[in-house]
Amino acid sequence: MPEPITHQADRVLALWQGSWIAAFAVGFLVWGLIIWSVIFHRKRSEQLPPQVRYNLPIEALYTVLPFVIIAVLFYFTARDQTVLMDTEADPASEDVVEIDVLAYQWSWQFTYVGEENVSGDDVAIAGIPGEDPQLVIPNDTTIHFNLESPDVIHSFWVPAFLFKLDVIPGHPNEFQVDLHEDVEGVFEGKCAELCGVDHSQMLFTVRVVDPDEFDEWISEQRDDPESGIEVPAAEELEELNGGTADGAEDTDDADEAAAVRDEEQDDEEAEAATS
Ligand SMILES: [Cu+2]
Repeated sequence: MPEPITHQADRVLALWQGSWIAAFAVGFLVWGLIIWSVIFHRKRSEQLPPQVRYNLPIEALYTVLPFVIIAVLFYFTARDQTVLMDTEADPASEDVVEIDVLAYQWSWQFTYVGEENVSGDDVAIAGIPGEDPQLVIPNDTTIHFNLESPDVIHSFWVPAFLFKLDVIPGHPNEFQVDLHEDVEGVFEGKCAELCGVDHSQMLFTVRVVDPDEFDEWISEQRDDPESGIEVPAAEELEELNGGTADGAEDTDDADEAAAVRDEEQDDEEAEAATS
């Protein structure tokens, strides 16, 4: 597991480790009982050992125990999920950095909501396949992410968050993270949902800086009239992707349709000839 860089990630790690400890405890108990019965209850004679079917207490135990295990796992999962999906901090507040994440085939755009530059656009960073965008965020701060996709389902994943969330067209998702105060550096991010030909190119990086450095960076961006970049137009992306976008598919479809038409015509001709 990567080193967690958010308070939410600490919780995920604790849940993960706790689940393994519980699983090993159950595992050791079961393995122990198996080994014990193998060693100490070997076949002693030709006589059938005592049969225990319809033993109500034991059968009740077999039924109840798995439910107890599931209930415990469910309780901790539900408890942590509630906290992880909690978006209580007001995104519009001064202390929260609100970022619109737009996932598209096959890169990302990050828009800093409310950080208007001199041209009147919100500061944004967009990538193209092969040219990964870099998201800059301050440590010791709450970050609110709004996830949207114009095309297919993607998944926003920063491994160091120990968390990923689907980006679904027509269904905006959101989540918040609270970054540790001592964390700094560049972390990788990726799309975690197979989303087409260049899915593997759908990478980005996250640079975590201290809040002062972030303020400096964002004010530089606000002074830059070009910092409000939009997602490259569809044709542009298609060109960058070497014509693998919609256009190419259309030709395939057209060829297929023509082939079907030819076949139908042949059948008709054959029919006409036999009658
Ligand atoms: Cu994707």
